[in-house]
Amino acid sequence: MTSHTDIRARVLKAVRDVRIVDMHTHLYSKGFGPLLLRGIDELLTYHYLVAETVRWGGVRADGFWKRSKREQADLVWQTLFVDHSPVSESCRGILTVLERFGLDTASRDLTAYRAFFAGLSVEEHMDRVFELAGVESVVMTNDPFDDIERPLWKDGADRDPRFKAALRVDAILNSWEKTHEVLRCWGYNVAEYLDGKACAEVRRFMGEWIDRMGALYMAASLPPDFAFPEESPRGRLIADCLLPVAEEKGIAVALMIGVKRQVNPALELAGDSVGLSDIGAVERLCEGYPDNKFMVTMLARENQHDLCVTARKFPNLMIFGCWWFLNNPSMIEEITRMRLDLLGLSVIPQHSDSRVLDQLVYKWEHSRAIIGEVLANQYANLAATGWVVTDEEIRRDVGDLFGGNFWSFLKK
Ligand code: FIX
Ligand code: ZN
Repeated sequence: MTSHTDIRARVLKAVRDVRIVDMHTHLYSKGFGPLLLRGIDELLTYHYLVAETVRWGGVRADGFWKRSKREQADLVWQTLFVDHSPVSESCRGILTVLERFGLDTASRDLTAYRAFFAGLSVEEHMDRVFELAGVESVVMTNDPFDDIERPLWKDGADRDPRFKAALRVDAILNSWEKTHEVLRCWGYNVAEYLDGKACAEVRRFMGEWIDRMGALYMAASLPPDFAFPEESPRGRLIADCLLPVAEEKGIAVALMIGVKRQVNPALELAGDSVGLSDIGAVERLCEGYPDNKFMVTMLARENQHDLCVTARKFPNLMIFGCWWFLNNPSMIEEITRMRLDLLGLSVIPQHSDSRVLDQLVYKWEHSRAIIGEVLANQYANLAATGWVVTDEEIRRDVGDLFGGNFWSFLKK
């Protein structure tokens, strides 16, 4: 009979070995030039660390942003790694990356780390990161309203096949009062008032960009007061543009709900926060649009149970990831355990949300460790009943969690 220790070791091995599909990142293929962030200075100036640095009060937010990238990185290093011990998840992540690249974290030698990363070509850097992280492919966040990104697509930028596309539609759903003017300048016959003709033009825009990018899904982040249905431009745009286009193209819609943008604007990208959302909006979407596929993550810890229960009710709802402030060991453990208890293996337990290439290494190493333990515990509970699983079955299940469920949901 298989002992609990055996099953744990077998599950952890399968989780360590699995090649991951990272279904939401802010990483870019090599052909995307300045959008691809990599190396130690980018790691140190990740917005998660900026917030932690400014908290200590050595510099005000506006003073932080006035510095050069290198000076910002120096300040983060001094504040979070030298003046205090780097115990937060974002700080620890940097040490995991350095260690995995074979650098000596005990030396605390930022100059040596910089020299190491400066010596890596983009190609070599990418290959090493994908290898170290055990990642097979990543999905980018592709925004046609981004002035750097748009021309790259129009010129047919070279794309590394490991990088898949997702059409981001925040600009349309969340700032229609400004965005309609931009669309108008681009030749779409729209006005702020969304009549039938304007909606048809928005659908045309979305369809063209899905085709241009080969987008796997359309995505938007939404505030805590997100409501649906709603008598508002966003409500109309979702019902009459986003959902019909997604259905026609056979692609999913990813909704990331619960971000309260810019509670402290001085912190810029680091200034967003969290709020409790109404799960009713997700219920009404899933119920009212059974021919649409929804991938949903929510930012508030307090929404996680609602979301699991709702996923039990709707096969067209796939829940994903421990997003942003939830992407740390304590939260991942709690949320993954709850999801497996309530939904079994029909979830996408994690995405990395990496913004810097090297983050793939630590985000996945840390997540694998926690998810692996939670999963091993579930199998140990089965083993205690006498249930026997083969290694092949474990690998099948782990493969589903870390990529298979994503692909099958998209194909549904
Ligand atoms: O909206 C999003 O995709 C968020 O993930 C980001 O905007 C956020 O800044 C982030 O990096 C979270 O991890
Ligand atoms: Zn994101």
